[in-house]
Amino acid sequence: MSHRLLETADIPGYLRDHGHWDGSGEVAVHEVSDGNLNRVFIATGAGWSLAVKQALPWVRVAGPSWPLSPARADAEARAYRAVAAVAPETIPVVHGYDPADYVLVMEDMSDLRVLRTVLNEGGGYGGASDAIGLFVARLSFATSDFGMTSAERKALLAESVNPELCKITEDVVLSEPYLEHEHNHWHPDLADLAAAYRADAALRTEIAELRHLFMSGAQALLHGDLHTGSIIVGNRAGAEVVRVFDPEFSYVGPIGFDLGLYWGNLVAAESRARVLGAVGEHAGQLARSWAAFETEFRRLWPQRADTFFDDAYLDRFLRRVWADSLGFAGAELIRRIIGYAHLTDLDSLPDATAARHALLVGRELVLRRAELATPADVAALVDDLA
Ligand code: SR1
Ligand code: MG
Ligand code: MG
Ligand code: MG
Repeated sequence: MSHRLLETADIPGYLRDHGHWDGSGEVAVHEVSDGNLNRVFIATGAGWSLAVKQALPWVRVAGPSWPLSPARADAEARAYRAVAAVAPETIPVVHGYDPADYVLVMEDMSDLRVLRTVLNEGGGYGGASDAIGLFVARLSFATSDFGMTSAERKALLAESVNPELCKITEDVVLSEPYLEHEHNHWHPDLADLAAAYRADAALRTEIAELRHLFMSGAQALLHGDLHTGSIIVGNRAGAEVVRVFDPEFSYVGPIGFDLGLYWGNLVAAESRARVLGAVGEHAGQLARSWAAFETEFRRLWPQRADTFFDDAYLDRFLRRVWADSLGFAGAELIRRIIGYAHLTDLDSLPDATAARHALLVGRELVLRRAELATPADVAALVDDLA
């Protein structure tokens, strides 16, 4: 059954009927839809404001020709609930979820700024990488076999499926860029690398392994799309604020997928900064986010539900998460340059110099993820390919 699609004029009545507004005073509403999939409105009254996000039955940027179940909003609401239990300060306040119309009513964050936009304008990360490391550690530990009993985990696995959005990632991130596909596009100066990557058997097999890990490596509940456009930053009352939003791709998958998406976007931002003549701080941010993740994961380890997992296994597990993260970072870079959904970081530049650098780094991260042992190794790779 189809749901009611909200337009700007519908928002005040929707908020009143669902108990978010008492109906008094004036309300101004404007649409701020920006992501690829959904519609978002900001409603402002006297002394209050709210964000209203609705999932459409299709991909917003493609239109009805690309249908997509609005049940992705269920996955988003579920992810927010899971994070709220362990790291509430890292997400927006959710005032309500309406599963009949796939609507989330949330804190208005329009006083804050999307991290990608800040970086594109030459701004810095502040404490974003520390917050991301903490976010991934808290969410992943709590929803892994370390943070839950075996029975709780089976229930989580059963309720956290998100098949259509997983399939998008399996396609647009983890296969299409290596095939002839109508979704793919690239800067004309990158046609050589796009063709070379399609013909690269070693790269294809490594991507197949990452794709299989994404499909079968049910380690913990993920955000599922943790790029720099899913992070919002700023200051409130003199204190720094970092919030993660848009977890509609959330499902139970490999922890390295979340860290890897963030890292791929750090490298893209670094490639951009270099061609603009700035010495990027981005490589240092990879180290910072990993340190925050590892520190928090190790802090939580004594609380694990199953002590058969010993300390030596923790070391082995974290090494694997590190290498997986590098692989997914590489895949993220490649798909953002020769696949369907590109990055303003690179597309807004006058030529493809930065994109070429990021594309080359992406391939090396995928192929050499097992031998790149430290953040310094990654920083050296980024330098060597510049
Ligand atoms: C059709 S969706 C393409 C991309 O947009 C989302 O933000 C995800 O990154 C997805 O891969
Ligand atoms: Mg949604
Ligand atoms: Mg209703
Ligand atoms: Mg998004």
